[in-house]
Amino acid sequence: YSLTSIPDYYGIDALLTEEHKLIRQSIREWVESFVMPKIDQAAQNHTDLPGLMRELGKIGALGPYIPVEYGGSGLDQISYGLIMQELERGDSAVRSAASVQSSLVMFPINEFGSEEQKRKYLPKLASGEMIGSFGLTEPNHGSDPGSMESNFKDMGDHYLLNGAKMWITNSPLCDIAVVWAKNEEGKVQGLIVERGMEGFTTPETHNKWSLRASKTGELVFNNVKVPKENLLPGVSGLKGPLSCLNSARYGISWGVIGAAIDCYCTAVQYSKERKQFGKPIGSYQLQQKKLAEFLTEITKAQLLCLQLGNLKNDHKATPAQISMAKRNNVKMAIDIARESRQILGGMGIMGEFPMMRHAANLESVITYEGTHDVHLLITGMDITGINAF
Ligand code: TGC
Ligand code: FAD
Repeated sequence: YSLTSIPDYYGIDALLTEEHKLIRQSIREWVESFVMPKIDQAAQNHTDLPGLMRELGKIGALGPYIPVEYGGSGLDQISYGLIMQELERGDSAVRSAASVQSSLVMFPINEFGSEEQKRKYLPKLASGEMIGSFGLTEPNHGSDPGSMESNFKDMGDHYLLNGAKMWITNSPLCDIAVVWAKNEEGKVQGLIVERGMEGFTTPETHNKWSLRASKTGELVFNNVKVPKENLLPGVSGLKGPLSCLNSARYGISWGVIGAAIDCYCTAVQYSKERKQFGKPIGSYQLQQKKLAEFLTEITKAQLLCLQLGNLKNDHKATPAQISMAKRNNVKMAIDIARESRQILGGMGIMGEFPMMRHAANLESVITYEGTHDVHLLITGMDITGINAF
């Protein structure tokens, strides 16, 4: 499909600045040239895109809202959202790489790190020279990270870290990991663990049917000596990791619109070209109903994200508002991926078309960063004031 057919049904572009549109265009073109030609093979072969993080660094997709003095681009939250949307039109694995690096590694170092930590890590993370991962989930504690078992003890001149994290994006590739663990008082704190520290290993998780172009693995800590200067000094308690999730979930709300757009545009084009019973399948009401509903849902998701971005720019977006957008938009995208696959009939199962890949990827996206049901419970708690977890 032509890039000019990407929908803006409600003229939302009029609400964007020229800078927003330029950023979107440049990422869109990069996705066309770097991601689209290789992504099917990478996903089929379960390999990542070589050199992805450095490429993301070159196009300014890592830490776009991190201040310029630390290597970021100092952009606003709408720019961040648009970048995520364009990356995920390519593949959720590409957006995931940028999400983790930006919102889960650079964000906590920028928000809660010491001046030395910011200077040491942020510029290299922004350029993609260094790859970061984020360890919150554990084998026995996913939706309930507050019950985590990973812990560290103060040994005088260093901390001793023990425990294990599971389902960690980019763990097999990471140079550093921002790890959340409990101190001796049971308070959650963040530590920057570096590859090469004795007792730290990152085994890969094989055989995924989803996010196959992204590496996932464990972070295992067996009496790891972590220097004291690697503790994030600025936060203690679960609100540390959860505030990183606010940023990442916001980016995902935008990102999945890109996956939905890729499926929608592919389906529109196919429905006009493919003929059955002597007419294009797009001339039949049943197929038009699907397309009309896709466009309606994409447009609603775009409006939700734009206003959420405005709130975020004003530091007014609440965690519950972000949960609503993450939950709504991921479901919107996975439904469009599945339904649009049907419009292509048998062709829809092939790697030449993106639907199966997006649908499979979105099974991870609807689970990570808080499951679909967990986000519903967050909304329920916001409405009633009653915690139903
Ligand atoms: P609760 O008692 O409600 O809260 C504990 C403390 O945290 C504060 N808080 C938040 N702060 C900032 N942002 C938020 N969204 C916050 N939500 C809560 C809260 O105010 C409290 O602070 P304080 O000072 O009173 O102590 O916590 P809970 O234990 O009942 O759990 C709440 C729950 C279920 C909402 C939360 O734990 C949750 O969101 N669970 C889902 C876990 C999750 O999302 N994991 C994601 C792992 S990372 C990942 O998936 C990366 S994938 C990346 C990729 O590849 O793209
Ligand atoms: P569980 O918490 O065991 O949930 C299982 C089911 O029970 C879900 O349907 C859930 O909604 C439901 N459930 C749980 N509690 C309740 C309740 N109180 N009421 C009703 N239903 C409930 N984590 C990281 O820390 N860093 C990463 O980089 C990262 N990357 C990931 C990459 C991938 C590809 C995947 C799949 C996951 C990743 N995760 C990461 C982990 C992810 O955040 C967790 O999988 C997710 O939070 C859910 O945890 P869980 O898998 O343990 O499921």
